[in-house]
Amino acid sequence: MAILTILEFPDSRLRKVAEPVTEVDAALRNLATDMLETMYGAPGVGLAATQVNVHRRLVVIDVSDARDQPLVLINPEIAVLDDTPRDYDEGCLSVPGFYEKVARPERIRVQALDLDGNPFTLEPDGLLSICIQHEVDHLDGKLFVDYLSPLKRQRIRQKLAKLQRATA
Ligand code: GNR
Ligand code: NI
Repeated sequence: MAILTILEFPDSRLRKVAEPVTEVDAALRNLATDMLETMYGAPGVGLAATQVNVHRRLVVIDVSDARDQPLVLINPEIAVLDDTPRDYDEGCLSVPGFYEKVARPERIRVQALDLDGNPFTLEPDGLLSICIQHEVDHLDGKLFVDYLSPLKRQRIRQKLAKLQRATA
């Protein structure tokens, strides 16, 4: 097991579009294990492979209070069931320390493969729904700050640059 380095905004590697996983093999299972350890250690409720500079369509999530319900989604596909937007205060391990309201549909259906390569379907709501959409955005090179005004995004970029200089 290993803790992986998480890329931070505005790193251009966060903008890459991840490729579909073609084989659910031991290497992918090891990566998922390392991503879970990295997510729990951060701590965060989700992590996309893009954030650890692996450009494959893999995400890990755990929204449980006890942190004992890991969920792995390979090649996740989202269908919106009801596009009524709902505001949620979002944060991101790649934009550490900043939380802003983002409007997303809450009712979605998600199809993905599990770590055995078997397909499954979820109809999540609440934080799990928001988190899955946030993670699939990462796989498409998108960040929650993209939904904010250019002014807010610029302010976050400047404050993060300052923090990154202080810790460099
Ligand atoms: O830890 C995280 N918390 C969170 C809170 C609200 C909406 C989305 C998230 S995901 C985030 C972890 C992360 O950056 N995943 O990509
Ligand atoms: Ni994120």
